Amino acid sequence: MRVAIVGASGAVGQELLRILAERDFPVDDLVLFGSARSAGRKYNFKGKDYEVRLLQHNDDFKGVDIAFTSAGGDTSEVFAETITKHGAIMIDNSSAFRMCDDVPLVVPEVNAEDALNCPRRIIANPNCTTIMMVVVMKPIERLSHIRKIHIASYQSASGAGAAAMQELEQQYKELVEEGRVKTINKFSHQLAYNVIPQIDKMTPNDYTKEEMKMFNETRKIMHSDVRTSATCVRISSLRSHSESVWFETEEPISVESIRKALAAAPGVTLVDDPQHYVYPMPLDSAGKDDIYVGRVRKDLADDNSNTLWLTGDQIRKGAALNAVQIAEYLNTHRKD
Ligand code: 11C
Repeated sequence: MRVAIVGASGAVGQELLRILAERDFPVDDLVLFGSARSAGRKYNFKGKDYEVRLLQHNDDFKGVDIAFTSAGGDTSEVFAETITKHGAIMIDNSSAFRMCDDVPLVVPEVNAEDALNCPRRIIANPNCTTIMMVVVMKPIERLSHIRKIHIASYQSASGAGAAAMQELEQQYKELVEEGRVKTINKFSHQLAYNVIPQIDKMTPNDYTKEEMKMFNETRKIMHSDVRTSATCVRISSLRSHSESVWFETEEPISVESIRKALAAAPGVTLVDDPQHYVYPMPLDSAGKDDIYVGRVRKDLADDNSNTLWLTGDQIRKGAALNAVQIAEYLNTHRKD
């Protein structure tokens, strides 16, 4: 297969290179693309160096089978036609096409078969916070229909990209060396020693775009009328997002049945022995593939509700790994 990565120098682009190699994805040829800033850089893939080309409106995508795009929504929108016109399938990590009716939005553990119906040759990779939650909600949905989800997220700097991770490290350095933070570019406020209750832009209903993604994308992926109400918060961990999730089902379900369903679910690892201080934390899930779940318990305020805690690597399952899993599914299931 001829594989392209657009946004090869970014946090997700770099993770894509690692995951394609780790999973031995059948890459016969690799083409890397980036902005003027990253064009010319070289990255190694399986022992061979590849130079980043400048992304342009030309025929560079001729012969490409799969193009992973992770360079922001504007780039995806502007270059979608250039990327797909010669037959490449674009697996897009941005939010540009997620809610388009003719673009499937796919989490392989939940709705893999949707990927086969992509008339525009574009498949959207959901928002990381949504991916993690639906991987965990799907096995519970099989026990009883989930009507409502309330969620508070604890999202790492990594969600805002490689430069944001560097900024958080820089802020701590400045605090130690100079007693105050001077560098605030990627975040709207100081993140070191702080939490910021806003991720992405505010919308007119006073929820952020990130929170509305959780509402809308969850319904599309799960083919469900579920209503998700979220407060998304940036915390000063470096990598791996966490979520506290309360969910109401049509029928009351026991904690034991939830634990059993999660223990058997693909892409989920149950780590749940709170009496012995055992529960998942972002430091443990960073760099791992699964979504880790613990603190499963009955909601004290509602008999039809339960609650749990989850954490997962936002750059891996929340972005690059999910995209590669979609490509793997296409590779084994798509006819043309
Ligand atoms: C964050 N979830 O943590 C965001 C990053 O829609 O793909 C991913 C944004 C998106 O900042």
